[in-house]
Amino acid sequence: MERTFLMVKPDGVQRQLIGEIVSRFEKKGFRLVGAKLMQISTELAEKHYAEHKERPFFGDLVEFITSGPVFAMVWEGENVIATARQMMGKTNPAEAAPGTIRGDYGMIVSKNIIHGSDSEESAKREISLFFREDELLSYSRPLDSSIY
Ligand code: DGI
Repeated sequence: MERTFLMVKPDGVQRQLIGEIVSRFEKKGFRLVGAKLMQISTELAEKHYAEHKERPFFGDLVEFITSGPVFAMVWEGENVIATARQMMGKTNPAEAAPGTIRGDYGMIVSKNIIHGSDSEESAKREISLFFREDELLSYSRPLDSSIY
């Protein structure tokens, strides 16, 4: 089953949106296989956002993501990588559709509430950056037979 890495960013944690965000993915039918509240080190932030190293906003991005607790998660389900990106909405909340997380709760691009892997390759990379293998659980739920 496909897995993705999702993270409620410091602004989302401060705004008490963890429960709301977890609830959306649960109700969709995805399965939570790992989660933790954590403070990201500068070293981890720089690795996580390595693809943006040359961008002018890189310093602000690292400072922001390390500024307070984040809620890191791994979710599992069919097509979860692309579907989670759709549920998050466009990067800039001003352009994100209503009904998406960023469209409903975000205002500006630098405080866009949630991160989600954008490909199979980045999901693998990000999951292994944030979680040890023994922190991820495999289990089934009776309702899975009503979803699939
Ligand atoms: O995968 P996304 O989070 O949707 O977007 P991304 O990988 O292009 O960018 C990563 C994060 O960097 C994004 O969630 C918010 C921040 N960012 C992107 N573009 C800008 C930006 N931050 C600032 N300040 N200015 C930008 O133009």
